[in-house]
Amino acid sequence: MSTTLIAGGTVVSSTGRSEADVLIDGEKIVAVLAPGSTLLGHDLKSSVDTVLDAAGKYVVPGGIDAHTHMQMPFGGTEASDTFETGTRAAAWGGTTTIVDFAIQKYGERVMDSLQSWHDKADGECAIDYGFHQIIGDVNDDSLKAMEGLTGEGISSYKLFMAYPGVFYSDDAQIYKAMRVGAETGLMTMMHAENGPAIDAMVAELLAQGKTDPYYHGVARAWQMEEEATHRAIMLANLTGAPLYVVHVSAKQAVAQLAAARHNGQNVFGETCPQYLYLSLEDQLGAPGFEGAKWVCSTPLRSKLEHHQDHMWQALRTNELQMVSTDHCPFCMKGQKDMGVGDFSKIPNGIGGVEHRMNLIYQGVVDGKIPLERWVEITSTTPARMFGMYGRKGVITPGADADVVIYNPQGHTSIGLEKTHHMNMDYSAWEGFEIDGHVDTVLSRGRVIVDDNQYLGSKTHGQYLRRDPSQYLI
Ligand code: DUC
Ligand code: ZN
Ligand code: ZN
Repeated sequence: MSTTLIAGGTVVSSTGRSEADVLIDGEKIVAVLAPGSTLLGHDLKSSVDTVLDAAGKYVVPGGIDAHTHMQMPFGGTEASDTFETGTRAAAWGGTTTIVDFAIQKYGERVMDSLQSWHDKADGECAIDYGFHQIIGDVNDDSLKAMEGLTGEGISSYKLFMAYPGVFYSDDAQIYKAMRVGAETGLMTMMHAENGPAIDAMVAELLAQGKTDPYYHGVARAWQMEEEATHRAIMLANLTGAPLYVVHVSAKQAVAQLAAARHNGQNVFGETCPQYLYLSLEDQLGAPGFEGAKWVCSTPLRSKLEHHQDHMWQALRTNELQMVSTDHCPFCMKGQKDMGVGDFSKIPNGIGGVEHRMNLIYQGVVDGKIPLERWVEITSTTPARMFGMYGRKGVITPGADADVVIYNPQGHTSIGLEKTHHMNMDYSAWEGFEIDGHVDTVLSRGRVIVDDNQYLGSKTHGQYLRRDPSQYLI
């Protein structure tokens, strides 16, 4: 097995930083040593197979994006990144693990849907991947199947309070599923928006001739997110189910989560880069049909109401625990343009798996979060939240050698003709400039990105069997 030494860098964890060398043997980290250490009896630099010079750079655990939708059938089309293109793009951006969603559709059996997601991903991924299970049809059969998920390495399932007629669960179904979640130790993940009320408002707006992408954001008002978040919290309280609310964008929803946490409830929340940087006015409200590029749900929120500042604040105060992307890309041509003249027909989703580590690092540069918190919310907490910590999310002996060498002196210009590897015909992040650069990425000891070159392969990524959330006792 080959040995690698990452030498002379600053190893950053969720709790601190130190100058250290990282020794890798095969797929695992085997030692974290003082720089130049001869503790192992010899000079490592001259005895290992490969030395990666990290002087002046940060050495951090590989990013974990716990919310992606590769090739997801949705909105009458399919998300444009396959497992191959999406995981390759993730690797480019320093993400070495994704957790994607297997989808049980209405009328389908849960284990059949899980098998079909394995079939899509197997042998196609540049990085390691796990699955959450979407339960799109809560019934006696699917409730029974939920009991078998942990045996499949799946410790979390997702319900939707939005999208009536597609993935929607009513309160009785949520109650029943949460009962199973509580009993089996599965984390309940929730898309918290009041779907029926949203659909009524969509119909009203369209009838008034308000068809532009901007009205997607109007229809999915923050009240719909706050109300659903509150309802999910109450149902979780009643059933004892641990709850994780996905893609939180409204400051009022954060307040609901914070109150529940203050109350001692096992409630968690993620936000996404789009809710930290983008807005209803600037992006969804772009001229003509341009706003379609940023149609996603939950929607971008008003900058006049300062939701974006609140999301950063919530990340600082741990009212929100982590950042995922909800990566669900669609091209403008042939996909988003299905909604010209009717915003409700625009497939919902934004691509971002490639840029999350950089975009959140920029928050460090801009003084929004400390460096260690960057590592925590993009890697360590996702690992703990979804039962991977120890193997992923940390640089320590015994962990998988998923490591990013990040250059704070480097620079990344994001854009279609600049840095962009996702399978999309536009970038939702066009023009963003990052004061840092992903120089080198290792996945289980193998260098997969180095010096602006992709060196990985689609057969490298392995399915990750996950344990229960490590935040639950
Ligand atoms: N929201 C999106 O924007 N896309 C995928 C599904 C979702 O809930
Ligand atoms: Zn969702
Ligand atoms: Zn999603």
